[in-house]
Amino acid sequence: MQKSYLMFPVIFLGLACASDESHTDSGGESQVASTTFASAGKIAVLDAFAPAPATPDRGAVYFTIQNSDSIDIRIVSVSVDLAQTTAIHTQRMDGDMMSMVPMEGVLVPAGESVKLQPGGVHVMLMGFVRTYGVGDTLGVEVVFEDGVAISFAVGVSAYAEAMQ
Ligand SMILES: [Cu+2]
Repeated sequence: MQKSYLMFPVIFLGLACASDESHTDSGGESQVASTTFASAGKIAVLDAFAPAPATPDRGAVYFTIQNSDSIDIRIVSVSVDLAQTTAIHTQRMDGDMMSMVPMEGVLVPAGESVKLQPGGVHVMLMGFVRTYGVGDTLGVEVVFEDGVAISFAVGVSAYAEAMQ
């Protein structure tokens, strides 16, 4: 697919300016209609996906948080029912080396969306309650600084497919 040719510049641009990322500009052809997974007030979780783990004890979950409110919000933690531990990471290129960097939280500015995606910010799952794969469902809870939590379920998809 020629889509994957376009992915890399987009991903790294997203890293450099995560908060600019999500203007719903209609220009991008890769913009597909969003699916809402859950919402609370003016906060919505869109387009969640979870690739089947490529290693025995590491996985990831991705989603977009849309903040239609007039105040900034911050994700402080994310828990996943089949993960023993989770962390919010971002990825950075140091020369040729890709490294993962823990984040304290994820700011979602008023009126904007932040997209967690392969190559950028992600929820890392470390250690599993049980192994899971395609066909399983993960229960995810996103907790915000003000104490609001949004829960949703996401079906596990094939690794290669999810990472496109
Ligand atoms: Cu990570």
